[in-house]
Amino acid sequence: MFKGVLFDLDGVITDTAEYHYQAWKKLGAEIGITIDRKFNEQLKGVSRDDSLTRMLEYGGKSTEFTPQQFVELAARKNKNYVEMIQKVSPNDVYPGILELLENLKQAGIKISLASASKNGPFLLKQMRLTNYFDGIADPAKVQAGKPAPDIFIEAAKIVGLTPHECIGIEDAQAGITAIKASGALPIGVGKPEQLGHDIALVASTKELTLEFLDDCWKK
Ligand code: B16
Ligand code: MG
Repeated sequence: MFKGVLFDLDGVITDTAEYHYQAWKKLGAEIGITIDRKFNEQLKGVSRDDSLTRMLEYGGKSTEFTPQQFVELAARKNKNYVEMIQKVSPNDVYPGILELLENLKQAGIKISLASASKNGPFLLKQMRLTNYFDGIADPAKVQAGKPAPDIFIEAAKIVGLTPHECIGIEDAQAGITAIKASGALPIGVGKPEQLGHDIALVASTKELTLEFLDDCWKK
């Protein structure tokens, strides 16, 4: 049996992925870059600064801003995003997630957060989920963001495990790559066209039961 589950947050525990998209779209509109959902797939799971770099490249504006302006743009996006997530509540937890957390706890399996988001602790608090987590990896402390494996390695380490003893759950391409590189077993929430045909996938978090996770582990 696996000993830990390393959870992504945005797009796995709740639908904040949509708020990130809206906040980037708003910033883009202010600086003359139009983004769509297809491009947004490339931002999922990617850190705030790396997302801004990708968006500026996409809009052909990589050289238009000074380092200080870059910092200001990232802060502006985060301000928009933080305003949007004030209303996040326990009602926003994706279906099946609370039951899964409860069953994992009862089974003595460690639960750790491997989110790239610096707003992760605030969101867990808003959804009243903080107490389920044995550890929350700090994305500011890891060297490289997803698709690098660092945040998943750290999330396992802070609960006393190695990634090889854990399942990682992700909704983003960058995150699945990171889980694979860490040595944990990936489970994707989403479509094979986005996440690949070579891993276990669920279309909805409802399917993320303890039994399902155990089956994936045994395969
Ligand atoms: P923040 P995850 C990621 O969270 C998001 O998917 C990504 O869109 C966002 O840019 C990143 O967190 C950083 O978030 O700006 O709040 O620090 O999917 O890894 O839980
Ligand atoms: Mg995500």
